[in-house]
Amino acid sequence: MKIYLDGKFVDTADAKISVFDHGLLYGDGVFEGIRLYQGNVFRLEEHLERLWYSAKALLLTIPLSRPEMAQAVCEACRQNGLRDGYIRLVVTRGVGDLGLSPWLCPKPSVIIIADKISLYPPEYYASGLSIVTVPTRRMSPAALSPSIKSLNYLNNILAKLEARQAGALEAIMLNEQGFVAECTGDNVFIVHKGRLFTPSAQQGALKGITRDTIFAIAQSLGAPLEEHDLTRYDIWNADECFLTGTGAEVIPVVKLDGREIGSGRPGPTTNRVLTEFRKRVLTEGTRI
Ligand code: PXG
Repeated sequence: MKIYLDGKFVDTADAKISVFDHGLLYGDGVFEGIRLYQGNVFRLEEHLERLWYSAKALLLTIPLSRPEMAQAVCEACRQNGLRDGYIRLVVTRGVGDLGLSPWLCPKPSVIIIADKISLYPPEYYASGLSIVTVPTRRMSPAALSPSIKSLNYLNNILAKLEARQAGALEAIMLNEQGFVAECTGDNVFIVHKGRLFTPSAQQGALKGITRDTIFAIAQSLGAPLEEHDLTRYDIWNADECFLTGTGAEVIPVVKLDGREIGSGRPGPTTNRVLTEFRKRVLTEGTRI
């Protein structure tokens, strides 16, 4: 495999960064996870925009222009002969000394890994996930904005561990007020009486690129969709529930906290949205 590292393509064995990189020492950096479908990078511009927004929030200057980064992403796919895959784009603060001070790190590092993707097994798309609400709350925006896709994912990792200990593959995370925020790496939607609802960024949801695509799909299907405060009760009593994310795409949830949702099977709206999503990823996107 060829990895993009600071302007060069290097073999996996040589794709190494310093132990003094603040991405490692402090989680000081940003990232994106992007998908490649049949030679098209899905929503590349949106991912780059979010990367730049995350970096700006950290006063981190990305050492490439956006067109240069787009080029590098496509080149990483080509170098590895990929048609379908997963692209991990990482910008770290770079090498500094053993102090927090980001201004003592002169050169941010850029890493692009383009690899095959490992997905949820297909049976979960057919039968749906059973998930749980976990005790770890979503980070307060007053502490660290959940809109920043930073290298510090401990909040999500703690929740993921709690889900696993409860035998579930994903976790519903609540914010400090007890409203549903999102899952550890996915956004959450419910369907209730023909309407779709999803938590707002104010409640702790990342503004997911897949989530955004669902807004466009709902509009094209004529299904009303709005951002709304949601509690666990709302999910328990929804007709349908599904999660969205770059890795998961659109995956049905049929049980939360031992309560069966709707019929206990993936619902018709979820299936329509998933079908439409899989259509769009093949036609929208940047040709590598
Ligand atoms: N919430 C969080 C906290 C995320 O990290 C999403 C929602 C969904 O956003 P997108 O833009 O993907 O629709 C994410 C995305 C990984 C991985 O390797 C994680 C994400 C995306 C891709 C890969 O675990 N998180």
